[in-house]
Amino acid sequence: MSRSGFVALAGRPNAGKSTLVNQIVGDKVAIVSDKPQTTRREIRGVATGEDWQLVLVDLPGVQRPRDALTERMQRQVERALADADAALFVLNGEQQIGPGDRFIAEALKRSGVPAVTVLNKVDRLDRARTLRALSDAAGLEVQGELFPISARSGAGVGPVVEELVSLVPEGPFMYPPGEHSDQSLELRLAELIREQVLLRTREEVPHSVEVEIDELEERDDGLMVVRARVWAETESQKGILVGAGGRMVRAVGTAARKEIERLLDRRVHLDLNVRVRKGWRRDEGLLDRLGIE
Ligand SMILES: Nc1nc2c(ncn2[C@@H]2O[C@H](COP(=O)(O)OP(=O)(O)OP(=O)(O)O)[C@@H](O)[C@H]2O)c(=O)[nH]1
Ligand SMILES: [Mg+2]
Repeated sequence: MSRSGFVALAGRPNAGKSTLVNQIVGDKVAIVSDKPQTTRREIRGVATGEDWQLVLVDLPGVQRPRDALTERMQRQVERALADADAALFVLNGEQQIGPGDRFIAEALKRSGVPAVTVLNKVDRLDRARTLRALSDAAGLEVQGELFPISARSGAGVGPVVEELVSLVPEGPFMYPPGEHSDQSLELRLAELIREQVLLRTREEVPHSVEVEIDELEERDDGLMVVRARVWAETESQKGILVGAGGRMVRAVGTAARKEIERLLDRRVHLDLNVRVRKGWRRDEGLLDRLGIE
């Protein structure tokens, strides 16, 4: 009999949840950046072994609610925990434990869901700091085992997967073994474009950008034409995103096109259109349309 189940990831923004999902799945299903709140919607990454399957539910990082977008992201985490067979709590080893971690620890204890805690980014810590951080993590008193790992290099991740497999129930696979993600093609492409924006912008700009695919057109000669809208909140952000003489939008477009070509394994023409929509982060209608529940 195989074992299979849903594992909800929880952790502060930037802890490395999406990096860990990609590492366990062995494919890039979630975008990653050094900016907090990179992940905005729930993404499922599917990892399948010989007799087990883990459906990893990657979630936005938890912090104090500030606006409609953040509030929606927070509710998503609580819902995902309620639906999960197990939880994977990711701590950022480079940072002290803070209110966000304690908030999650309490939510985990309340939920009663079996949990595994990982102290991530230990590749950045010396032995003494790792031991101190592990002892602080144990102090959160979350149920279940605690492992030091590096999601980036994969060090220590094997035992975490084994432990998670032991926590999910016996049952059949939920996805075909070759499937790695539940996202629509449009969403994956929009995310690859947003990732390139995140890598190139700073301060409030990364948080103010959303990407929407307008059109996917498959030409007879095999070329895929992708038209996308890049939403900013203000004219000045639009100015930054377009860049002097269009330099920024061209750089984003070139890099994103390469990523999309790799994903689709074909030639791509990418057309980016930067637009302003004031206060889209508070616009519940647009959040619905973008699939941010
Ligand atoms: N050195 C090191 N960096 C890591 C590791 N894991 C993740 N990172 C980096 O940490 C940053 C955040 O990683 P993400 O995977 O996007 O973090 P996240 O928890 O999904 O963040 P949100 O989606 O914003 O909640 C990126 O720059 C990663 O490259 C690790 O094990 N070691
Ligand atoms: Mg993420």
